[in-house]
Amino acid sequence: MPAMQLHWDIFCRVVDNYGDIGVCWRLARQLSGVHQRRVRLWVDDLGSMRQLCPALDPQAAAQHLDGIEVRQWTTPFVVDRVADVVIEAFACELPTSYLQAMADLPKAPAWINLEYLTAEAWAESCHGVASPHASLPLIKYFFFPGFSPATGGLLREPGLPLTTEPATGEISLFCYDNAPLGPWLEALASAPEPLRCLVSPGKPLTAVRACLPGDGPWQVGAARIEPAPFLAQADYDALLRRCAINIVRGEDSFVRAQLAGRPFVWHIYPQDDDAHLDKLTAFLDRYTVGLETPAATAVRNIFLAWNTPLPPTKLTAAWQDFLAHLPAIDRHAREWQRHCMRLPELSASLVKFCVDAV
Ligand code: TRH
Repeated sequence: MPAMQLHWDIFCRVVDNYGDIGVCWRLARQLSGVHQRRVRLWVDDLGSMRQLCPALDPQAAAQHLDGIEVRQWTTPFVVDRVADVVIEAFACELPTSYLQAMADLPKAPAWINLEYLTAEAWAESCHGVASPHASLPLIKYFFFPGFSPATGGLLREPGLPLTTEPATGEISLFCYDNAPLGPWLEALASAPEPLRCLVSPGKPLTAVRACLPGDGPWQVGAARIEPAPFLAQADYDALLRRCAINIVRGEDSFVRAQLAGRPFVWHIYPQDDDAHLDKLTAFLDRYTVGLETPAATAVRNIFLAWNTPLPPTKLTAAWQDFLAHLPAIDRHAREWQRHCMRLPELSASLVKFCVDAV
């Protein structure tokens, strides 16, 4: 029985947006709260982290939050100690001094590159692959989250409830600023019943403001469009669980919408060469299994309408079709939630993988 790998260092660079730190913060809390690991989270931009973790002091070089030691990642980087497991989140590149210190140890730590989530099949064959360092006696392992047992699975806190409650008449909106909001807001205006759309600050609100006059709130037909605050991560998760439909983006809110067991639309993070469209299609291919054809087509069409340049009328029609099939899509969202709950849990997969890796 190998000794427990007690000390974990997670390195996170905030490239843009909140997904990188959102995932790292969640992972750190799982490792500490569920697996009793001692975690240090090194972050280069505490200001961004503070958005989803309001208790954080963005000026502090070191602080303890929820059992995690949050450290400012500064350059040059002075190494005080090397952990048993080192997580390089999203290929953020470890400080050279830290890498050298890892190599100087008699027994190298487990070194993991935590990758972005994709439903594409190649992630399964790349999951767990070893990559020896070019000049140092170190091996890095690629670790992929994913939607099948052949991947690391999804980050999931214990005790997440299965959705049984009816949703509220609300839609949450967390998208990028290139979202096709003009035609979508028009489609919302013709909603048959009153509804409330909660718009997150930043890019979503910028996109709404480009279509509607003033600063809001706005009433368009039966829809009330309201600017909402940026919530602490747990509160945002709760919002997703109560809304009838969630518009989500990136990686972490996309996963949370699925764990919330509610219908959702994914505004995917755009990549060069339209690589994101393969990612989108791969997800749709998995997600729509078991959904009857007309509802599956409605889901596919609304996802594509949000992520490809289409004539406005197509988006309006796709939204109306999505709403027309909402009861079936809602049932399916709960089935999919159960499926997600059965997938490997990422922090547990990681703990096991690291023991086997060294
Ligand atoms: O912010 P994002 O667009 O992050 C993206 C993606 O991760 C993308 O894959 C990556 O390449 C790019 O960043 C650099 O979307 P995401 O992943 O949903 O992250 C948002 C985080 O913010 C998530 O953890 C949920 C959290 N959040 C809150 O805590 N409160 C809120 O009110 C909102 C709207 C979000």
